[in-house]
Amino acid sequence: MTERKPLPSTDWDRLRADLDEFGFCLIADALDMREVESIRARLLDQAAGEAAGGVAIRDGGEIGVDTPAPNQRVLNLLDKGEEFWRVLLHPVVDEVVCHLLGENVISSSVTANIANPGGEPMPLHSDQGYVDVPIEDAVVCNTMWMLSDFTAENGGTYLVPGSHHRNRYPDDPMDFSECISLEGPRGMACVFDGRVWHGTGPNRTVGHSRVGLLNYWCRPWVHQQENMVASLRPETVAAMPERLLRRIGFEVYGTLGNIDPQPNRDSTLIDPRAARVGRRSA
Ligand SMILES: O=C(O)CCC(=O)C(=O)O
Repeated sequence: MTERKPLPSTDWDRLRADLDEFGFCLIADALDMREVESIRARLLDQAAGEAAGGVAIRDGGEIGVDTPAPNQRVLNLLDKGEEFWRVLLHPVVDEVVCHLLGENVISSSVTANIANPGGEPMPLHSDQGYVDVPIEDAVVCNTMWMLSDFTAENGGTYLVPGSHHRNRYPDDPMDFSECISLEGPRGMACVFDGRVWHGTGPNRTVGHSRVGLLNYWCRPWVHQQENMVASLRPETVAAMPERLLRRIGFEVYGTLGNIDPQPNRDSTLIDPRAARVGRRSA
């Protein structure tokens, strides 16, 4: 296990430098306790509802008939509470995420991973596994918002510092010998480069879930992980501020992302409710 790793900071220059050097950086006190509690409460309520309704998405171990895999993912969070909107407008986006991916970066997905006791380590991977090798540039990155304390024991994310500069994917996804664990108090956030090798750590505790909110970001010409235009309910979209809509891809970028009719000459924001050009329906 290597010892060299970034320290939590609130200094944007330090954070950008850590991201460039190590492939990740740690934002101290990114959320205050009130924000953590409100986001966490909505998330855990949603997760419990999905489990009770038999639609929970699980991973992190063997899936048996009577024993579901321990970890739980919750997807499409922008449609599941305004609590999740705020993090997409947090200063970390302009200061750190845009530093890596450019100012037109868009949200690729907003999901959660609750790593529960018994969860096994996730195979190491890069978050841009669809890019051909040699991998020369970051096209995506992730922000992990810690909604509980993260420790090496409770599933703190495994990260291989500096692996974003190796220009390839892990040779053995189950070789964790170079990993450090993402550790820190609730309210901290970690931005990690899409090329960096990482995965959910094992949760060896009894009764301590690790609760993480993941904002996956992409350059504006990459297909989003969640198809926001299709996955969000019209009433959710109607309630969103324009700045948020632009950050989730409701915007024409260059010649990409158009609808017909195109937005007004003076705007690049698309209106998914606009009447379409075409054959009149019967
Ligand atoms: O939950 C984590 O710690 C990391 C999750 C992850 O690597 C992924 O979803 O690709």
